[in-house]
Amino acid sequence: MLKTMSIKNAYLLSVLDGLKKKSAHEPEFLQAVEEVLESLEPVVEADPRYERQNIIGRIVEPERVVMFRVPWVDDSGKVQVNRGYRVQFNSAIGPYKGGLRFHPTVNLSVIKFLGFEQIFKNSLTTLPMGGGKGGSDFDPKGKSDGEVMRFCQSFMTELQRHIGPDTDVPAGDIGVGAREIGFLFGQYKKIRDEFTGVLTGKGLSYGGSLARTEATGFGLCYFADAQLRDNGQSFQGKRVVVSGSGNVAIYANQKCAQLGGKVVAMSDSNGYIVDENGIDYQVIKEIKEVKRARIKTYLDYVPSAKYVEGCSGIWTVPCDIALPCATQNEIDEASAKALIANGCMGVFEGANMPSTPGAIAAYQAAGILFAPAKASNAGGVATSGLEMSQNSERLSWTFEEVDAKLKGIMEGIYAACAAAAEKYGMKGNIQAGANIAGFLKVADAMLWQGI
Ligand code: NDP
Ligand code: 2IT
Repeated sequence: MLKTMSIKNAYLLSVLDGLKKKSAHEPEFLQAVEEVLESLEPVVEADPRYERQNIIGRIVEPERVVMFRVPWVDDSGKVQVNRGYRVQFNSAIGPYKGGLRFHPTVNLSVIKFLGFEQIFKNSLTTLPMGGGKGGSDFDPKGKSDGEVMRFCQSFMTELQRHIGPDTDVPAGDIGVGAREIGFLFGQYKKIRDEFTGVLTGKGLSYGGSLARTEATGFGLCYFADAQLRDNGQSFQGKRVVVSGSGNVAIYANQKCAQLGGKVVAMSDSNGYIVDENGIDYQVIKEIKEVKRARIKTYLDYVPSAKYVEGCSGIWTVPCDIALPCATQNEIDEASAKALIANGCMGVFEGANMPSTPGAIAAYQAAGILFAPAKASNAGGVATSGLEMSQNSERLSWTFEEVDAKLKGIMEGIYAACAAAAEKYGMKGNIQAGANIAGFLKVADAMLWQGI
């Protein structure tokens, strides 16, 4: 159930009410929309053009939704069928851009919430990218490389007619990493007979960017560091809990340790590990990227660590800083209160929408620092934007160049969010600032382009 709204503006309420009727069966999407619209109240009241041109009514409706059948043959010769999605949400400031998620929980509501968030996130990066998202309810876990390849080929056989380097540029997300991007790219090239930057997160031997693998986790820590410093704090000496153990979590751990923090707990969907001596990201990298094993096997490397079955208990591990890097709604109100009771002073989101509305209300009531995903995890897509630039000029930049640009972009996003919050009378509210700053650029472009 969604919490009761605090929105009072009649125009915003009418758009939201209409959407709730039309999308009643899409709870994640409605949650993401309501969170943004709440922040936009002062913006809509300050400028009548947004209502006159019905910008809000238009921005909550995807420009296009594609759903398709993905048949593939498993290793036993049986024909399997999954459902594929691509939601092309908004192209006002650039080609649709956003990841592909392969996970059994994927449905239209999940892809629409992710695509909607992506509009504002991509705008915040300052790069010319519109918002989109896609994926499938296919579960790569436990599948052979051959099965994953056949699935990816079938998925791309349909998707290829809807995407292109100037139209829509997908990338990775949960369950889509270097292996999947490679198979998807190979199939696109085969069908279209084009070698282009149609996907990002590519391997370094065929057009990928250095630092894209690390970008979301590194970017999260650059953002958190900027916010901490603005509040007279730093990562130095802090106990940090990172949920998840995938692409975002691994490199958040690495950068956090470089900045002086100690990651004491990490998780996967089965359970979590606690290591008071600090978890070495290289061990997690080996377990997850090389062996594709469960986090429980960390005990084989560090027998003194502790493993607890079930992932949600990770928020009861005392910490100064929480970096949720697994999935949506992983911190509910009770988990947020447990974090706060144990002295947590900041939550910086690596995953998309990891905090429920109740959790966010708890952070606000306690006055702890909070960085919303669409700002703090924008480093991944920002570096995808840099990969697109490199592909266009058919050159590649050094790791140091890309990393320095990423750091500059994340610090710029923090500054833009802080400035927007202050301008609209909500100084220090980075959540509202992110929604407002992200919205203004897209809305302006929509106004210029007509309906
Ligand atoms: P990965 O597939 O690499 O890793 C996902 C991690 O989260 C795994 O540890 C996984 O555990 C865990 N997880 C996934 N779903 C659930 C679930 N339903 N319940 C509990 N744990 C779960 O994905 P990423 O690291 O790429 O993505 C993590 C988050 O970051 C997502 O919210 C994604 O949208 C977001 N993100 C990713 C970006 C990127 O560049 N990759 C950019 C910006 C945001 P298990 O292995 O057991 O499934
Ligand atoms: O949620 C996200 O921003 C991503 N999964 C990355 C998208 C991208 O296009 O790099």
